[in-house]
Amino acid sequence: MKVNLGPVTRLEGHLNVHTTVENNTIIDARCVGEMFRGFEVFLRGRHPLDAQQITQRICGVCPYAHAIASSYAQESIYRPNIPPNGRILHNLIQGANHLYDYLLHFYQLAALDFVDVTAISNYSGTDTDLVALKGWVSSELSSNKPFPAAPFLPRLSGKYIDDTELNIGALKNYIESLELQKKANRASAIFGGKFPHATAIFPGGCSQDATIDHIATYQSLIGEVRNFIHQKYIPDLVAVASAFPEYWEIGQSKGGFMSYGLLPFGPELDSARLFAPGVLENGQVSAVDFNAITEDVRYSHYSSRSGLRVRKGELQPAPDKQTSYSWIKAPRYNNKVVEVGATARVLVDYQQGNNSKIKQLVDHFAGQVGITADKLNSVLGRHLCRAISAVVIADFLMEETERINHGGPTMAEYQIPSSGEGFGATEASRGALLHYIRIEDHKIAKYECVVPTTWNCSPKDDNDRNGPMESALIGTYVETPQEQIEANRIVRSFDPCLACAVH
Ligand code: NFE
Repeated sequence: MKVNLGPVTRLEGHLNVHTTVENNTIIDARCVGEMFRGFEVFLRGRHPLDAQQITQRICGVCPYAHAIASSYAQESIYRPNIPPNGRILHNLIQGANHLYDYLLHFYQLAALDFVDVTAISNYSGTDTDLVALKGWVSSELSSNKPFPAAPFLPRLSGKYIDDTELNIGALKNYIESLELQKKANRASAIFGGKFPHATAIFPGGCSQDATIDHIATYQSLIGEVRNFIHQKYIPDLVAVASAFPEYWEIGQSKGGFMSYGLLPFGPELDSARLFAPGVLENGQVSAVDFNAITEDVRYSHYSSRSGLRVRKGELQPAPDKQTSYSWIKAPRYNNKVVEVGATARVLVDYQQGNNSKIKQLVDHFAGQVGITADKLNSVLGRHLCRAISAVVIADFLMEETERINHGGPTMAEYQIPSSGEGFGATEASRGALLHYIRIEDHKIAKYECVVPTTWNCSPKDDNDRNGPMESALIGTYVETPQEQIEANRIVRSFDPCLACAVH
């Protein structure tokens, strides 16, 4: 039986998943990116300093990661002498964006896969937000709308949390988290200029000043977000994990993991990072080599050559191609499938023993829920690794503000050469993000982005190997094949962003 899960809701962009189910088991899954965008095409011929501005428009969720990757790529050509403040402000903007993104993903996108919203009908308290939510859900349910109370309802069939108090508590935090997301975004905008698309991020630093009042406001906002992470997000996540322990075993991708590392400790491009970079395969971590990345297009709607390295990338749309099923390309590392994202970020660092806090948190939570680190390759593992990332990043951001030289320079001065090429890599919330720029005659001659969701939602490659999410779906038992709540939970655990994936 063939079932299309699309449009898959509570994620960013247009994703379909074509599944084939036999005996209640998914035997084939195809991730389908349903649109073409073409940023790499219209960047050509532009001024190089347009790149960190234009590439932010790839996405309204992770814009700063694109600005940062673009800035790193350009810095590798311009070689500016960056003042320490410049890199710190980059970090403060990007880090706050991660915090916003994790709260958004857990509460608004993923938690509704587990939390029973209908529990609100039993609410008898006086909290104004919950009273309003109860009224809205009941009026929607008594309406004639085809999808009442969307995106809360209708629900896919399956088991949800059955503890009324837990459900109502999570719904309260769902609402409260919106305020905290706003605070994280305000914190980014103090130095970035605005949210979502920062005007102040440049190669070589940030055009905003690092004044005492900016820093104090930032600290106060991130402090509140940090408290929410510890007091609400972590307990809610642990509650979900305790109610659904089977999801430590569901949704394993069948390949390696890759992280580019996140948040450098110093202004130099090769500075050590809070999360260390690396490629993890069979328990071994090796250094990332950008020349080992290729993109296959056999099953993508492009007639350009398949298997090209990033700096040779081509983009020739072919909507009528017969063999293809997605607008997403299929990136591979050394011709192998790798998952990127929070699990990759945490496991790659953990395996190297880089950041003692990451090790401590992994061991602590693994002990608390009774798993080993290899179970982080799962639905719950991805959620837990996002929460671990949130704790580590929030602490780092508070420390980073103490390292600012108040009123000191935040931007380097530099000349842009007429030609050159460079890579810039960082971790967006959803994982490894690579930008490549080639400048000729003072203009962008080539621009390539290899984006987290392009890796995770990739279609099959030239060797017929499924992408990470496809591989995580295949073999999954589904109680109700027409609806597949299990598959939906797997998909959302990757936090796909299709706008980014097809860029
Ligand atoms: Ni549009 Fe993005 C992140 C990037 S995902 S959200 O995180 O880069 O592919």
